[in-house]
Amino acid sequence: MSSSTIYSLHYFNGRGRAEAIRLIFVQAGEKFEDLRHSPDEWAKLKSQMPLGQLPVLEINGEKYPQSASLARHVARQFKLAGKDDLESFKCDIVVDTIQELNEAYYERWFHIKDEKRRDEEQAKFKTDLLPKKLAGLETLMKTYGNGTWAVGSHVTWADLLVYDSIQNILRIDAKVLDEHEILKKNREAVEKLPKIAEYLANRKETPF
Ligand SMILES: N[C@@H](CCC(=O)N[C@@H](CS)C(=O)NCC(=O)O)C(=O)O
Repeated sequence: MSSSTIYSLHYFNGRGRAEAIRLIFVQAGEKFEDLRHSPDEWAKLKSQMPLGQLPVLEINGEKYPQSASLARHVARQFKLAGKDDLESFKCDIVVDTIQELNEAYYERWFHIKDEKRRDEEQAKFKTDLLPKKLAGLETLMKTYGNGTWAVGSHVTWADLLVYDSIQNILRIDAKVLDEHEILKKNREAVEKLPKIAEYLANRKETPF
């Protein structure tokens, strides 16, 4: 897409499934309209969205859904998807792995209504799923990355997506990265990227 492409990102006032997309725009230094709809606005807008859900990215007025596809698309447009097809493939593998953790987190923290079952599932998440997924992620990063970046020797959208996902996990357990040197180093490297550092310094805290 040309530099005259107009991007508007529709989401709610939270990080949720939109933040990784925002981080990609920020790191790329590309402009986008960051639309954060209130519940009242959403009630009116829902029927106008392709799948009745957010995030939706409007590209030159055309609306596109599905957060991971959106993140992948903008990452490719802005050259943040690895230096070649193989690196792009490795980014997808890292992203799919962290997405499994994200979906499990959303389910257990936002969707299970029964309190007893929710508590049990959250406890199992912390003791079983989380350590397995973090270990898996480190294995991938060790194989595909350079000890700092997840894939290759430069920042990619995989780093940004992992960064945002780990933010949720740190709210559950602030010490979760103590045993995960690679993930910790990767997180610190993302936070030091000048454009990301500036964005994070000015970002308003939201509960999710
Ligand atoms: N697979 C979709 C899921 C989108 C989704 O679940 N969106 C939620 C917010 S995180 C939503 O729009 N909820 C409001 C609604 O369904 O009315 C994606 O990743 O974009």
